[in-house]
Amino acid sequence: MSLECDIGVIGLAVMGQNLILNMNDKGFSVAVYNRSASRTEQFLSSGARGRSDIVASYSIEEFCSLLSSPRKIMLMVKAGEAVDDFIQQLLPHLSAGDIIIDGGNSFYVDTIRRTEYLAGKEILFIGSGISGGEEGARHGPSIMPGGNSHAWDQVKKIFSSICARTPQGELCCDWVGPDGAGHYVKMIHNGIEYGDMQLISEAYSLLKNVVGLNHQQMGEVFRNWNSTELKSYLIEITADIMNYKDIDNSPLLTKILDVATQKGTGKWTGINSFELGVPVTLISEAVYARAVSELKEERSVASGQFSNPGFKYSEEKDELVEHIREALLASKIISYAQGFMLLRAASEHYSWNLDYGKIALLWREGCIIRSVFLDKIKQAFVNSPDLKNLILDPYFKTIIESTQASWRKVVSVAVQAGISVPAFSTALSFFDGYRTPNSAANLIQAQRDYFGAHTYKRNDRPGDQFFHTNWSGRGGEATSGSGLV
Ligand code: 2AM
Repeated sequence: MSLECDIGVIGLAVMGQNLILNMNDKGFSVAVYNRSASRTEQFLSSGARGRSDIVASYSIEEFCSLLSSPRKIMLMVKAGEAVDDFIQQLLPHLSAGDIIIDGGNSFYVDTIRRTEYLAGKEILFIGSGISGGEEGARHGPSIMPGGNSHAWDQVKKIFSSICARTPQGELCCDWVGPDGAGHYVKMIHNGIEYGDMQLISEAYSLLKNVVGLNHQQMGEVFRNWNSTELKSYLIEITADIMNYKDIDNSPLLTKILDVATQKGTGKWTGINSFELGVPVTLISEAVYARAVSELKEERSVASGQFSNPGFKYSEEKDELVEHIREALLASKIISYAQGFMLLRAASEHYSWNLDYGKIALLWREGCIIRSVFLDKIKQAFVNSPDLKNLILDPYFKTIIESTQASWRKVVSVAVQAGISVPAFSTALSFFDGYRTPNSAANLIQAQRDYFGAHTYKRNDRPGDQFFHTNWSGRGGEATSGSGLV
């Protein structure tokens, strides 16, 4: 068969199928392949039915022969081994300059490795984050490509045709940076998504348990919040969820088991924050909160062992609803500020030269964290590309200043009522830590020097001088070369 298709897609699960249909709607011919032929048959007889320029193939060799040069091959398969397996299967059938795009949720370290490996074989590799779930894939996802920059010109036209757009027509797809940058940015997106979801669920817990609203009332509250600075996809679907009735007309939400599972991208963000030494506390708490939720049986046992504080909120309930909204907004600002701190650290660590305003724009539409809030983040970095921290931008600073009292009130009410709000409270704690010029870390340094001779610096001496004190009179003058603590 002669070379003809504009692009090929391997992997016909839900994301793959929807992306193919999206590409085809935009006029691109697509060769398709799946490990198990039954899925290919199913696609041909359902979604792809009647679309003559979606061309099925049943071997990798046949698949590669269907593609125009340079070949553009998108892998939409399970992250991990399947990606490496397909790369090995493809290699014998490819020519120098062909392009492999991994559109799955791969770990960015794997993407760094694959980009380098394939460059050695003159194959261009793109690791692309794609967000938006099934609907996004079908009608316009947020696309975060990174990898071998020589490949970008070749795939730009296709990617720009299928991606989401802002109301102003800006594309939610742009080149992110070298090697693993695209998948890294997708990982941070997912981490922020964990944080947003946890924050909303904490607000739900307070509205339900302290304010005492029913699900219909909470639906109304979330709908109202969706016309404020909090306007976002996740708030919108939360309002829908509150109002969704089971067959017996009760809210379906009340029947869903309170055990939140995870696939790992939030965890990767948390681990990476430790590795790079960046305090991404809110996303990490969101991951831990899911871990606590998984302790369902232990929680049930413990609930019978300890008393509740028996707290009753005595002030105006409507005002508390607004305080909760403000606390959610302030905490969300902290979460994004931490996410962008991590992006900055990674950009420096890996020499990716990330453009933070552009990244905010990529997330503006198409993906799960899409929101009007991201416009403000983009603007903050456009106004000041070297902005050290989002909370120092005038727009966000003003919000934090004006919501601070509500935020403190909500966290203290939650503490008094015995309601777990790890994301709200870590956000506030981080904020207080970040705005503290003289912290208590001097004591930690003194303790480290006391028991391990780890040395310390003094605030009344030059910063390059280290001191050791024989605190107890029993230690020697020698200092530790390898601080273990
Ligand atoms: P399948 O339909 O043959 O299972 C999402 O799981 C997609 O990744 C599916 O297209 C699936 O193919 C594919 N996939 C998962 N694991 C794979 C593997 N180890 N090798 C090849 N394809 C795999």
